[in-house]
Amino acid sequence: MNLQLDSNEKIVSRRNAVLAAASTFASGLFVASHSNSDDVAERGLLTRDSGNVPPTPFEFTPFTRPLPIPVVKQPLAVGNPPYEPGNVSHGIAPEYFDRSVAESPELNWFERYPTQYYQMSMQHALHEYIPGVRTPVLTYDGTVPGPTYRARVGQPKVIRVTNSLDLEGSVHLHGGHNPAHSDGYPNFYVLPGGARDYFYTNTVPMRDGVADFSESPSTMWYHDHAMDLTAFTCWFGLYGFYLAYDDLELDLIRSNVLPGDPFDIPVVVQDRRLNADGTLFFDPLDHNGTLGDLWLANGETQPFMKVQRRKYRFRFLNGSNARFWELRLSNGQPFIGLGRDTWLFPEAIERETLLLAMANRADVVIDFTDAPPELYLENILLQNDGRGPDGKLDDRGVQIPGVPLMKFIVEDASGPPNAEVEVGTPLRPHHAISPADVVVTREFNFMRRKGAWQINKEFFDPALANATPQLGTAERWILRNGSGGWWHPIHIHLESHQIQSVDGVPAAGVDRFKSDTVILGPGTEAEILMNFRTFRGPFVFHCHNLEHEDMRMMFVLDPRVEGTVAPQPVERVFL
Ligand SMILES: [Cu+2]
Repeated sequence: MNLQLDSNEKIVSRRNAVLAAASTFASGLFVASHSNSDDVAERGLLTRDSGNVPPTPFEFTPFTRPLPIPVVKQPLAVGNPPYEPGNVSHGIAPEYFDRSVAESPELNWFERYPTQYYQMSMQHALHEYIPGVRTPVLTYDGTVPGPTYRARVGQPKVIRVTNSLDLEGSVHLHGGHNPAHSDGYPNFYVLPGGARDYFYTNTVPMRDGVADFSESPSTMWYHDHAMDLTAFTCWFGLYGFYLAYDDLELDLIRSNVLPGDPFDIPVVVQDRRLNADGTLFFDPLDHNGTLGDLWLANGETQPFMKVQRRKYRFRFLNGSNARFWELRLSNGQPFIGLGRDTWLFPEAIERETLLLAMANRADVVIDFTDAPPELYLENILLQNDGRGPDGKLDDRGVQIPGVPLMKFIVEDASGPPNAEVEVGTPLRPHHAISPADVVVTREFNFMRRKGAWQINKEFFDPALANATPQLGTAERWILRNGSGGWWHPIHIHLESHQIQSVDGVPAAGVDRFKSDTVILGPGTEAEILMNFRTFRGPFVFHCHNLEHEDMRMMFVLDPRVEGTVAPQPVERVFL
């Protein structure tokens, strides 16, 4: 254990690890290739904000390949058999054996909904970001994105993750409320050649002794969270969707209020950049944030999607390392907002644009009923480096076209009856956290120091619990961005947070409800409220610019039965 290393040594070790991992791609294990497909120079649609880095040198015709939909992962077995660890080196969460901590007694979920068992592999693969260019990637189950999990709230899953890569992994279910053992703590590893069993209870926290369905999850995603390597492993492909449905949401779908299959579509938007040999560009010495010049939807560069004249549900996820997106439809039509991050809104809300910091989700409906035959999902944010957005395309007072990310081709085919959701449709009740319930206020200052990224003048240390709230209480956290010009989206594991104010202005619009990743713009101070429930730590909170996270802008959140105000050592009950 590297408890004695000083911060500079830690950072050097991260660099070495990333470089060693990257070298496996250059070792001849994979050779990227580019077939002589007909290159067409229609790439003027893309921005080329490449700074000092050469742009992706391949030409292609956008909107000629369909949007891929990740496969839905199927369980290997369903039931409540005794746990069989086999050769799983890191076993399973203690909560698997004592489920009372996560189950409302009157629901008896674990009897009604037997556990689903899965196996998923971390493995090498080749992926075509550009037609004919085979690019080595890291994957879950061989695809980018990985498979989509669908969960029923109340029905647990055990996912055995095996690792055939030559670097450590740690799977984080982003936006989930799950045991610490299964939360992707940065050094709770799936070791190379080993395996780890992730236990997802898929429950909701308790409120006054009963299950609080205002906390039911909808749109989550999983991704690698290994210490110092997250920017590299996510950039190379280790992520996928995890969608959950409770009775309320299933009723909305069954009663045709919300679109269900096949009109409920997860879409991860990302940027990537390729080298001349077809490999992914990645500079492990870039601490500021990796940007790309290819616009991806579900791993495909600028795809199209054929849609019917009806409503579709899209779960947009910003899966980029460092790029912010603000999405809009090219015909000026607004979205019907259903939710943000993991959770549904109390009612459907009209949204002109969707601002997505890294890891944010926007759960929306697009109504194509009266749409033109062709329209685009486009990005209007300018961004030239990892610092953050540099403005919007139409900031000059002139409406100019956004940069198209995806094309919709509207067909007249008839399908099932249209979904009834419209602005104002009731969705999920919301229980606000009262400031009167707060027992502790903590302050965290996010800053650039010593050539890297810190919180309260400290680098991440996995052995130090920086915040140890008492389970069953509420806290106020003040998140302050002191670094000149830099944007930091702050993600807090385990619990939703409620944004009270930003720079003293009370939260408005979609900020009024639940988030798991709050945007700290330059010089910004956010006040958020959180409950701490169900699971003891350790968890983490961090900047979701992945290069900032790896360069140690991360702290340990360790809820305990007995909370403390001062930092404490991490209780390593299990790894
Ligand atoms: Cu940051």
